[in-house]
Amino acid sequence: MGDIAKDTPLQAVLDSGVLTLTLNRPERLNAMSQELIGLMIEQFDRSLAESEVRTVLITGTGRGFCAGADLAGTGMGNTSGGNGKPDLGLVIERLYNPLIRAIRELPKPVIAAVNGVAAGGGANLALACDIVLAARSARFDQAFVRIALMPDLGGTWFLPHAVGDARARALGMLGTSVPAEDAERMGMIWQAVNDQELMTEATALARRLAAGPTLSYAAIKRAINAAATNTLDQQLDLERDSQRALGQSADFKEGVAAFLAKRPAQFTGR
Ligand code: T3D
Repeated sequence: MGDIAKDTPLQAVLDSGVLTLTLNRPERLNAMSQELIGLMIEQFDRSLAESEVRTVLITGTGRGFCAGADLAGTGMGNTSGGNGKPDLGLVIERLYNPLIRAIRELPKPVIAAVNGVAAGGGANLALACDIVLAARSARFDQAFVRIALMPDLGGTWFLPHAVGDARARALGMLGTSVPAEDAERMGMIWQAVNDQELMTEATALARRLAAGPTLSYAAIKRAINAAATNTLDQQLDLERDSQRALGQSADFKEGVAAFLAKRPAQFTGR
């Protein structure tokens, strides 16, 4: 599949190994319609299949990153539960959960460049990514409770792991808006950067990862994902097995050769 045209809810551009996905519904702060989520899943399928994609970068157009589910259009409002009431679980099962799983399981780095408010599912979409950069003016809102819902898209898992139990409970129940710098301080995200530098920094980071040892990143991601439920013994075994596989990669051979020759390594992701 090629790049997506500019007037769709999701722009996709592949350049220098970086697939940049730009949420493109600025009039609704990039709230997620079902079409938008479907397009994102297609791009994650593509990222899995194509070796040319070595890093994915997600950002948004306009003043928002993503305001979560589209409360007005083709989002949750149109989902009938068959009893005259909405069945929110259906769209979660069909779209949101596959999207979050695709991000977490992709054996390549996924970066979020949070350009503005990230609310509800938009906040948790960002937290699902491996590395989150945010503009200083951005904020993270667990807005769900304001409409009598609970955090989803993995929020009840990401938050306690990132910021601890006490903060996760308070953020979920109070729906407090967390400015980017506070999010960095509490370990919710990697870094808050100056607004005008966000895309330069995020693109540089994405290109660095795209030129790096992709199999190492995949192994790190898999091991850290597994650490949430593994015992130390299981984790030590996983590290042994993953390191064994990495030791047979072309990039390991190149990394050691480059170190000994005192030159920069040229990794190919193999
Ligand atoms: O089945 C399922 O779908 C379950 C899944 C649930 C996942 C979820 O994400 S639930 C949570 C949904 N999101 C929210 O509750 C957040 C709603 N938005 C807001 O609270 C505020 O917009 C913000 C705090 C994000 C930003 O506030 P502000 O004052 O900067 O902007 P605004 O004026 O509220 O929004 C600008 C426009 O975007 C406005 O449209 P208008 O009046 O200019 O025509 C607003 O209606 C629209 N907009 C913002 N968020 C959404 C939205 N339209 C549709 N859906 C939205 N989520």
